[in-house]
Amino acid sequence: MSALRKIRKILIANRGEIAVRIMRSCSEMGIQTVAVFSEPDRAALHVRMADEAYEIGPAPSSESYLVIDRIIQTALDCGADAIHPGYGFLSENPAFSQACLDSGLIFIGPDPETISQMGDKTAARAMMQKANVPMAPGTIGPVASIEEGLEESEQIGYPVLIKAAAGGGGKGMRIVYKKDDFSSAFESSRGEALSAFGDDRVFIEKYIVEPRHIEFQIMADKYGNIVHLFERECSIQRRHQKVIEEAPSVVLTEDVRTEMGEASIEAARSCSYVGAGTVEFLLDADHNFYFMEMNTRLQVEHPVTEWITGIDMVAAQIRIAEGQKLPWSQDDILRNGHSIECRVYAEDPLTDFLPNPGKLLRHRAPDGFGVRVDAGVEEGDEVSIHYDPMISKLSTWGSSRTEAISRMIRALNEYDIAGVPTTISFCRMTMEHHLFQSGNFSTHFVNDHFNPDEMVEKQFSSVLEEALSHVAAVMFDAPSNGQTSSSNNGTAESVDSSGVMPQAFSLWRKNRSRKR
Ligand code: MV4
Repeated sequence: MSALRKIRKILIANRGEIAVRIMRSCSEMGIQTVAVFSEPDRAALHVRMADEAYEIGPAPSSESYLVIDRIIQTALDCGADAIHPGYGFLSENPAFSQACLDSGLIFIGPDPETISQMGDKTAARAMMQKANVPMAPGTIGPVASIEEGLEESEQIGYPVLIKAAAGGGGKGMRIVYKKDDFSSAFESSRGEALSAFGDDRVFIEKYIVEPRHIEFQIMADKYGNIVHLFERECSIQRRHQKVIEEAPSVVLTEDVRTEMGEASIEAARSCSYVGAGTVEFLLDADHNFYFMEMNTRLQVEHPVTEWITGIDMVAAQIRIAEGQKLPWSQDDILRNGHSIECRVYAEDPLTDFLPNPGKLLRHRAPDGFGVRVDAGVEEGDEVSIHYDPMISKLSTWGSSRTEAISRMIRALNEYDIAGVPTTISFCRMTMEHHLFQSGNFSTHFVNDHFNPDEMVEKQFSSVLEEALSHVAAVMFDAPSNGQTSSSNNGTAESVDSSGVMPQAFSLWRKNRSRKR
């Protein structure tokens, strides 16, 4: 058993909001923080916030945030004890976890073996079968030929889903409704898997129709103690990108919740899990649940779990990595109220969510009771074209789901961003949708119920609002860092001093939500 090893300095091998999130916990714990950054990130928020910061390469992440040797060397040179990988980048790369081990650094996450096993979806299925975790009927190992695949699919019963062993995120996935379509789907799935992952192994599962995506948060220490922190409902996605998450899920009965929680703990036990992890399930209309995959990292949507449990998950990760025992047993983990998270991206819902990075001319985030904003950028910053276009995560807490939704609508209305198009109007439309409010939705929600034309019609004011906000930003307010575009020099003074326009604008803002 590993002994206790105090962590005094952590290098955060990430950028944006998650790097900031990690540094906040470090600061509260008296731990020194080290940022790494690419050339264009030189003045980024995560760099400004860190105690020390080091450049690790040019813009492309393949030459900076993904370069294992350079990050490890930086950590060794500055005397860091540990590395936190955040999410994305190197967070689920077994070679990175191994490189930390090899150089005597603490990797804040699981062992390389665990990451490898869960990264290979067929290996994961084999382990879950052994641990009696429910799975969709299907093959355990990869399927080598069309003949074998046809035979298996007949056994499973159509529709079936062909999935890449090295996959996740839907790459290489093909639904097959009847046997005549199998061979071409099999070939194209294998081709896509090979080009995406350099690994053409695929396996077959029964296709679960209109499932809900429900995932359980688990925490495990180095001594075999494992608890779950309840579930998150993540069914509101588009193209395998989560947009809105909440906790708890409206559909779980207490019995199913208990069963899924226990299955998640067994899933974690089967791969000797250490740290924070997520066990993803599909839930069908009859409340049957099926293991989908396990994520071996801190997830984007962890704030909703923090809201309902009161647990600082990053602090917990750090304590676990130091070798401390979990301070709770399962009965100590209580749920309180309801939380929702909206991801705010610099993407335009009206042009099929085209990423639209640029300068944040205005960023006025909502606040007040029950509102949290995790942003990786501030007003005047650039939403970089080189990385994920997420601006922030807006999360709310309410004593009930209804309260969390009203608070989210209020917060979305308060949120004032100019300079880039955002997904705020899309989030508002979802919050106001009767199916979302009733809790009756599946992973098909965005596909089936989001229509940009309808949004323009019904939510016209939100489109207008963003346009006006942009105009207002340019006319009335110089961004707080003092940078102004040349065209508004001189204008801001005269309009502001008259006072008429800003007041009219704020009145319009206040009233606009009543028109809907
Ligand atoms: C499934 C499924 C239905 N049946 N597996 C999507 C990404 C990858 N992680 C697995 N995915 C799915 N696996 C079976 N047996 C439907 C999906 C799926 C999905 C799952 C969760 C959230 C959104 C989704 C959107 C499309 C398909």
